[in-house]
Amino acid sequence: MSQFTWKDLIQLNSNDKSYLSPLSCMAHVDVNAFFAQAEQIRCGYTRDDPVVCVQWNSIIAVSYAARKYGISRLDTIGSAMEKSGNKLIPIHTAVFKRGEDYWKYHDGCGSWNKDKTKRIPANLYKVSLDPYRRESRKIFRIFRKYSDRVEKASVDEVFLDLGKLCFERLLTENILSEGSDNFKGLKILREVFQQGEYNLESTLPLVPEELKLLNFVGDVYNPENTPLIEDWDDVIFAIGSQIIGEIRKDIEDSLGFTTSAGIARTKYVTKLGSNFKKPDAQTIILNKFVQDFLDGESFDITSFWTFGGKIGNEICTILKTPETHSIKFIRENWPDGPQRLHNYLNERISELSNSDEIHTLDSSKTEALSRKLYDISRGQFLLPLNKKPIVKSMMSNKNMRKDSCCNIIHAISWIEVFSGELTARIKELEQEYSKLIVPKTVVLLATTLKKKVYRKSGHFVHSHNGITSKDFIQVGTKLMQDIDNEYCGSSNSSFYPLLNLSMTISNFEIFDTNKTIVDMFGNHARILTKTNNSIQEVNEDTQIESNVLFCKSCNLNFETNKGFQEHKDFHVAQKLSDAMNGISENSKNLTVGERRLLLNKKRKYPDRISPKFNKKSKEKGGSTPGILSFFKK
Ligand code: DCP
Ligand code: CA
Repeated sequence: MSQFTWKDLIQLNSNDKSYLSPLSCMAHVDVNAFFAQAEQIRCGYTRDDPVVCVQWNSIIAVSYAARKYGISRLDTIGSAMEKSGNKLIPIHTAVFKRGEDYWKYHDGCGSWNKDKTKRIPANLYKVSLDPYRRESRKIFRIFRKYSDRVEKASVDEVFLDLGKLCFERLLTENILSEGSDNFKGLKILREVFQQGEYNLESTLPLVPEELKLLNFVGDVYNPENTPLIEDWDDVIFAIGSQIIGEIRKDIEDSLGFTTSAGIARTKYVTKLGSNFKKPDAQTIILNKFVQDFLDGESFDITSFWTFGGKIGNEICTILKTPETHSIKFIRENWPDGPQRLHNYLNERISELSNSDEIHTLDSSKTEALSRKLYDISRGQFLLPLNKKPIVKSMMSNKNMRKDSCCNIIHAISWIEVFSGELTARIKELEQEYSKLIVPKTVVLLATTLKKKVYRKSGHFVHSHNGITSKDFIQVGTKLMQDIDNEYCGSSNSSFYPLLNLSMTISNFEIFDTNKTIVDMFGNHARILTKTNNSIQEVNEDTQIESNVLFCKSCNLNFETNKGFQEHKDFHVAQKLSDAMNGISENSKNLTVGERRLLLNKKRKYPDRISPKFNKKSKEKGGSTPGILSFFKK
């Protein structure tokens, strides 16, 4: 008799409950040596070429061909080149250059070159991971072609809940070789299902002989060499392995990437499974072998992804687990439900309350933890797919080195980089959701060498068809000017060089692309007109009067919001130009207050911003007409 009921089978077809069925089937798929493979494919190398992906001096991904030289992420590129007898093929990530809002590859260049002209100095460039995100999206789209029950777990990993797909195949599709679907057992099962002649609580029939011959795609973990298909969970797993095999083949055929997969009843075990054989493999862990798998393959409680850090070590200390086989230890010591484990955790936590070994765990967490440990040690901790996370903010940032950011010109050049990066990421998100996305808040953080953090935030005002990099540059520049004006006075000569600069956007407004852009932004312009608010943030000389777009300092009216915005951009640029090149009596863009403040020679402020700064920037060849002309475009 089968140990499963009709209810278990039917539950597989439920979007939100399939993971709870004893017949549930999940998968985890992970791209092998992802960044290295992406570079290998982009540059036309083969899988046997020992490609490594490099960021400055570090290796961030090692192809399997390169792993043969004993190279890992811990090696610097210098030591790895030596280890391999210079056989490695290092490829540096794409980079933004300070002052440019787009990334580029500089193939052949990197720190491993003896020729200094072929290096990529980290003080002038910022790494872009955009190419990998693009590949990641393409891969993800292939998964979505097969199923919407897929969770993107990281840039190169997904979980799939295969319940529905397996259910459909079992009950409606041609799963056996030509003609054999006519075999009696499967046919009867399908008829019973189609006629609805089943009782949910009654057990399923025995697995018919023809289904015992189903092929698994990949390697079934089977230490004892037992027959594979005995009950319906094995049948479902065989179908699941075929589906994952097809998807992985599709990814490889269309994009070139190899992947590794794990197929099992729970997410935790699938993840151990995908890591079990790499590259280009899939491992199936049948329910009947799950404990053998956990015990026999030297996994420990810390092997599970949520127990990898401090918390895992604290659990081992609290439970006094042996050095190895901690999973088996937990299972065997607490055999009859999580209650005793819960009590023991509480006792030990109070015993250890004065020790400095326990930081993360306290008695408020032990109930949930005892259930989780009890189930995990049996390979039966059930988790659904996570919902798609809502992106709440995005940050672009640069850790500065040496002379990366010694003055406001450098800072603004980095803001151009951040703006390019953030714009691309907003566009990605827009494509993903088929919506227009406009961030309303921009925050600039500047960290000095003494780790003091300076922050300015502003509202984002848009006036045209979605976001451009220029919009970000404009707001970011204004915020940087404010920070510079406020904090880089003579009293704070240690403001530059900066240690870090970052720009974060948040508070996203989402517009439906079904509406016309004129509808959307026209409305928005009217709202601004009414409330007369955030535009003033950009330039206090400009204001909106009774539905009129008016620049006070120039005494000019504008008919369109676009024209008005461009005019304001020009003022900002002029201010910036003044700030960089030094202001003079001829500077047109000063308010009365600023003129009084900045042109009074007795004050220190103009001295700092004007002659000294000007001299420095000229020495370095940095001048601002470029920026001004950028805004004049
Ligand atoms: N990554 C990184 N720095 C890290 C870890 C990862 O930049 N410390 C990037 C590069 C990896 C990618 O994330 O290619 C995916 O990380 P994985 O941990 O999945 O590692 P790989 O895909 O490189 O290798 P594997 O085949 O072992 O999964
Ligand atoms: Ca990977």
